[in-house]
Amino acid sequence: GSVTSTIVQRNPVFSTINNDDLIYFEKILGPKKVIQDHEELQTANTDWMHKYKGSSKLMIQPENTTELSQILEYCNSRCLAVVPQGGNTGLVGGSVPVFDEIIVNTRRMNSIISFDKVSGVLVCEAGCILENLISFLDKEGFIMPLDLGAKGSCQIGGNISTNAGGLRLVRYGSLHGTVLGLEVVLANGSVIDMLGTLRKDNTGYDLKHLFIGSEGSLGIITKVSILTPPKLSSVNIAFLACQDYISCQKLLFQAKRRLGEILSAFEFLDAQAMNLALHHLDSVRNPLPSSIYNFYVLIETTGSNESNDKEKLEAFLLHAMESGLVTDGALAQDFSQASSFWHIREVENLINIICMITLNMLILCTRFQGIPEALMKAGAVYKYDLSLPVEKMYDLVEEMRIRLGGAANVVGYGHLGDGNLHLNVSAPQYDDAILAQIEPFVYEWTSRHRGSISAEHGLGLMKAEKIYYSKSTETVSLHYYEG
Ligand code: FAD
Ligand code: 2HG
Ligand code: ZN
Repeated sequence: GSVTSTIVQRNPVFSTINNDDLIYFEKILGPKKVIQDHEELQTANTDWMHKYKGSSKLMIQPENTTELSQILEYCNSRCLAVVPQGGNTGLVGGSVPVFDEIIVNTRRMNSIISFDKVSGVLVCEAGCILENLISFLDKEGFIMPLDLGAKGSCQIGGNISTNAGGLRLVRYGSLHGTVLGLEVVLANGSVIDMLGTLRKDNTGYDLKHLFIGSEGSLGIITKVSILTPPKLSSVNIAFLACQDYISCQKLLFQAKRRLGEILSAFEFLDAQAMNLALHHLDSVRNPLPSSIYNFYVLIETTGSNESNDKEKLEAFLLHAMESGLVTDGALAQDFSQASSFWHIREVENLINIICMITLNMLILCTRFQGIPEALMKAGAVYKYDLSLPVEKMYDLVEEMRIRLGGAANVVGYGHLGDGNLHLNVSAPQYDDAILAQIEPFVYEWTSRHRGSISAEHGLGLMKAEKIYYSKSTETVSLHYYEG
C-alpha cells in the first residue's frame, strides 16, 4: 500500500545502536525495561491503522522521570534518534518510528500522584491510561474533561501531546484550558518542572502550552496536572435524524441557545458513515430503522437537575421536530441508561445502541467511536481531520464525492459542535490514482477556507510537510528558531 510519507531518507547524522548502548540502557533500567523482543517490537513499530511501520530494534520503558532523563541525555550525547510513544492510538503516524529510532514508551509511568477534591486538580504521570483516570475520578465524583473512543489504550501524555479533542470539547474546552501544569524532559535530558496546579499564574511565559499539541517534538511529557470537572447527576442523550446538512447547522444553533450550559456533546454523521457502521460492526443495528436519513446528530446534555434538564431537552426536541429540523429521533431517558451507554462506549471497536420508547420517539444511544473501526474493516482509508467553518464543512464532502465518482466511499462525520470534520475516504485498497484525486485538493480547499488541516489528531508523519497549508511561512519559521 502507499503511505503519504514524503520523508524518504534516514538522516545519516543519527547513529545506530551498538552493544555498548544496550549495556548502558540495561545498566540504567535493568533488562525488563529494555525490549528487543521481535513480536513486541513489531507491535510498537506499527500504528493503530497499520499504515505506518518503522524498523526500530529497541523499545525502552522508563519507570520514572530520572530514568527517562538519563536515557535521553545518553541518546542525545550518542546522537541516537528517539520517538516518544504512549498508547500508540494516534492516527497520523506520529507514534511509531519512521526508520530505526528508539521507541521511548511511557506505559510504566502510570501512577496517580494526587487529587484535590476541592479544586478538582488531578496530578498524575503521563503514562496513565485515560480510562483508568476516568475510573479513578468516577469514584471521587469527578470526570476527565476529555473523552474519546481510544480511551482504553491512549495515555494522558499522548492526549496532551496531540492536544486531543474528542467528545466533550464543546463543553469543557481544549486541553490548553484544562491542563494546569506539566513536567517534561527535553531531548538533552533536562527536566523542566512546570507542574503547577494553579488556575491563574501570569508570572512569565506560560511555556507548558508549547508542549500541548507538540507531538513529542519539544520533549517528553512525564507528569501532568489537569483540572477535572465534577460528575453531574443528570445525563441525557438524543439521537436525531436530519434530512439535510443545513438542518444540522440550524439544530446546532438552536442547541447552543436552548440547551445552553447543559450541552455536553454535539456529534454528527452522514448516511455513508452510518451504513459503514451497520455493515462492518456486528453489534450495530440501525437506531432509526423506519427510514434512511441523510444525516444523524447525537446530542448529549449533562447537568445537575434531572427534571429541569429533561424539560429543557424535551422542549428543544419538540421545537426541533415542529420546525422540521429533525425528522426522526430517539431519546435515552434515565440516568442509568445514559450511563450504561457511556459504559458500553468504553469497549473499543463497537457501536452500541440502547433503545426504549418515549415522546413518540425511539430512544437510543450510539457509540460513534465505532466508525474509525468500521473504516478499518472496510479496507484502505485516507483520513482527514479538518477544522472548517461549519457552514462550509459539508461542501467539501460533496465535492470530494464528485471528484472520486464511484472509485471510493466518501464518509463525513465528526464533532460538529467544534467545527471539526472527519473526512474519510474508504477504498478497497490503497491506490495512487485515488490519492491523487484527494491530495492536494483537500489541503488546498481547507487552506482556501482558512481551516486547519489538523483539528485534533496532530500532523504526525502524514502531514508534517503540509503545515504550510494552515500556517504562514513566518509562523513556521518560528518553530525552528535558533537564537
Ligand atoms: P500515541 O499515539 O502513542 O502518540 C501520539 C503522539 O504523541 C506521537 O507523536 C507521540 O510521539 C507523541 N507522544 C505520546 N506520548 C508522549 C509524551 N508523553 N510526551 C511527548 N510526546 C508524546 N483524537 C482526538 O483528538 N479525538 C478523538 O475523538 C479521537 N478518537 C479516537 C478514536 C480511536 C478509535 C482512535 C484509535 C484514535 C482516536 N483519536 C482521537 C486519536 C488521538 O490522537 C489518540 O487517541 C490519543 O490522543 C493519542 O494518545 P496515545 O497515548 O495513544 O499517543
Ligand atoms: C473520532 O472522533 C476520532 O472518532 C477518529 O477522532 C476520527 O476516524 C476518524 O477520522
Ligand atoms: Zn474526533
